[in-house]
Amino acid sequence: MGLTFSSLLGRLAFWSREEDVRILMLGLDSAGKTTILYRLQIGDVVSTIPTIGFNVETLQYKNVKFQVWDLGGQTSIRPYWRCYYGGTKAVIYVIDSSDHARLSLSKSELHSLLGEDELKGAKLLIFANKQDIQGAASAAEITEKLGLTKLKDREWTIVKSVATKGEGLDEGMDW
Ligand SMILES: Nc1nc2c(ncn2[C@@H]2O[C@H](COP(=O)(O)OP(=O)(O)O)[C@@H](O)[C@H]2O)c(=O)[nH]1
Ligand SMILES: [Mg+2]
Repeated sequence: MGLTFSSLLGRLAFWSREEDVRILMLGLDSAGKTTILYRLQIGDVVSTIPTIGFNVETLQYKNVKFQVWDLGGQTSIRPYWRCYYGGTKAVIYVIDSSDHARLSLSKSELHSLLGEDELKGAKLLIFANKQDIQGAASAAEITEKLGLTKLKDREWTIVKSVATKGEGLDEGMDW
C-alpha cells in the first residue's frame, strides 16, 4: 500500500507545490489514529507537544503534512487547535466502532470541528475502525448516529477499517 499511496501523495504535492497542504487525522483518544499513521508507512512520525500542551504527531511528505491529535477532554486548549487548520484539504476522522458509550461524544466533537471556518472546504473521510471487535457498530449505524446524512456542502465518505491489520486503509486513502 505504501507505494500506491505515496504516488497519490506525490501528485497532491506536485499540484499544490506553491503551498503547504495539510491533512488532519482526528478523533477521540484510542480510536486508532496513531496505528493508522504508522500503517501508512510514508515516513517518520514526529511527536511534539506544543507549549500550549497537546500532543501532535506529524508526518511530512514533501509539502504535504499529516497532523494528528486527540479530541475530547481539555476544553481550555481548543482555541489553539485553530493554529493547525490553515490549508487543510482533508480531515480523516477515526472512530472506535466498538466504543458505543462514546459515539455521541465523537459526534459532537466531529460537528464542532466541521463548524470551523478554515475547515469548510475540507473533504471528510471517516474510518469506522476496530471492525474486528465483536459488537462493533456497522458503517450504517455510525452514519446514522453521527448525523452524517445531514451534513451540508461537504464531500464525505465512511470506510470500515481494522487499523491493526491494515484493512480498509487503502480504500479510504484512495478516496
Ligand atoms: N482490535 C483492534 N484494535 C485496534 C485497532 N486499531 C487500533 N487498535 C488498538 O487500539 C489502541 C489505541 O490505538 P491508537 O492508534 O494508539 O489510538 P489513538 O489514541 O487514536 O492514536 C491500541 O492498543 C491499538 O493497537 C483495530 O482496528 N482493532
Ligand atoms: Mg495516538
